Amino acid sequence: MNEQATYSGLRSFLQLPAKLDNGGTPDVTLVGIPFDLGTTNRPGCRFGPAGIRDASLMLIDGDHPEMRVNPMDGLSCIDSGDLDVACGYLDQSLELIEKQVSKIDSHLVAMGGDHTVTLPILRGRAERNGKGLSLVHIDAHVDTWPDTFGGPVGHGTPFHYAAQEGLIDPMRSIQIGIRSPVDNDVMDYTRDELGFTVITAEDVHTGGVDVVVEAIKKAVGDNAAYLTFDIDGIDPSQAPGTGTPEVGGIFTWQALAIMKKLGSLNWVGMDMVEVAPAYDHAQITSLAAATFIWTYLCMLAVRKDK
Ligand SMILES: [Mn+2]
Repeated sequence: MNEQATYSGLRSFLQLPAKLDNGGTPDVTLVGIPFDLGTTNRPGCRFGPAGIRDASLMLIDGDHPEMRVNPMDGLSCIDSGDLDVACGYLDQSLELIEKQVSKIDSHLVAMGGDHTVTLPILRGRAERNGKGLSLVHIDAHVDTWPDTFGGPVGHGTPFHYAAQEGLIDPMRSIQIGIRSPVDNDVMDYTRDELGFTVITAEDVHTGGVDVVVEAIKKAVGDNAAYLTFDIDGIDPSQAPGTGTPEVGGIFTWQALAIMKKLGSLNWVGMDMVEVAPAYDHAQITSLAAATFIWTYLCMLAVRKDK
């Protein structure tokens, strides 16, 4: 039992410490990345880490009801705070993020920040995690707009660059929840040229959770897998606090049901991006994001248990 009330105290994720008491290397390091210079529509997800940390306090005092673990029992976890960014400077911020994540010597879970941040994360972690990762990508958007179609690096382009740089292997990657307006040539490029498996939000609703889980396992196999979770993959009725909402999305229960069946994948990291608390209502978006991270950590805790 916590002596401190769950809703009080310093706002780290799950009230985790910034360092382990014994000074050792934790199993998992959480960081915030307060960066939203890559947004194309409504900004504000620089406040995502703060919103997620605040909402995470709901999840402190219990185990996952089915996995029967909680992250703090199964793993040594820290929340080491926010990374430095170069406020107002996009390119320099990406370089700073890459440099800082490259120095973290444990499994990394990042709280964004807009989706641009996944690119420097993948770059900075390539030495540790390898290249050619399987991306498990929950999002309303494909985020593979190539530079040749106009525009600089931003939150719509990270997986174009990640694919070009060999950081991910699109042939062994999968996108879930896709539904935004998108140029036909970008959609063709994503699916036919790069080779992503693309599951629309409607596919999730009509096909059901188990069909999606099988598709993810088939695409990824035993390759090292990275989960990048854009909160706008969730329907705006359940996650309104984001910069580029798209109607017709997947529901929080579906995302949770899918995630908890993916414990057997060879996970090497996760990020949770695009939470913009200023557009949220009653903290539901931040709570959803915190719960997805908590569920991911529970999966890791189960794996360590075995
Ligand atoms: Mn998105």
